[in-house]
Amino acid sequence: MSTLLIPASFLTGLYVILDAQASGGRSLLDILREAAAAGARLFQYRDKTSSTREVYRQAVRLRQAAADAGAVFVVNDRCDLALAVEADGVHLGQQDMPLFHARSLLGSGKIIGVSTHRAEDVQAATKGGADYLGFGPIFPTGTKPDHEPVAGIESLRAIRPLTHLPVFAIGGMTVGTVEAVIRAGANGVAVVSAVVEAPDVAGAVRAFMARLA
Ligand code: 3NM
Repeated sequence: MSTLLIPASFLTGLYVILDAQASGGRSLLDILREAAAAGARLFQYRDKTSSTREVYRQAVRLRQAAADAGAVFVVNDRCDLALAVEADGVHLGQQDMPLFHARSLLGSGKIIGVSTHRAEDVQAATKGGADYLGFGPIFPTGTKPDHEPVAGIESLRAIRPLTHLPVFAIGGMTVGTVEAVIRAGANGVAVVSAVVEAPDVAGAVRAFMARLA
């Protein structure tokens, strides 16, 4: 059981994933600042390919910018990086460090999110003391080439009663699909391309937030 330092109200709504490989060379720092100015309050930094030193440097900058904006900042995969930059938490995939061990490293005040793809993942992460879940991919996505089979909206509906945790629908999410996933029980949507690749980041964030309100 965690006793979060971050108010639970942050773990809902729009979750912007700043994916270094999806940004097409655009500055993640600029994207974070624009998105935060438009109202986004929850960010994850994801970089699957850069060197540890590069990822560390970027994380320091993003962490600071998120703090300046009053936003929550979570690091993907790596507890060491989350601790090093004093992130608000870490997001774990099914192939990352086990949840119990991440919790013992990070302590009860940090956010730990877990990617889930099926009912068993949802049950295990809930029992294991996660703070929120990603569930997907709801729709096909080009952002994660090695993604699990598409789960679909009906799977989201089916896992909803299995957890009391906030659930973010992820995978191919657009402004147009927000309503359907919220109706199926999601507490929010986690997006990469719909924000990071948007020609107008602030406009995309506002459009999502209007649908999520
Ligand atoms: N995780 P986009 S799908 C990072 O199913 C990630 O766990 C997924 O990117 C999962 O919003 C995904 O561009 C990619 O579709 C989401």
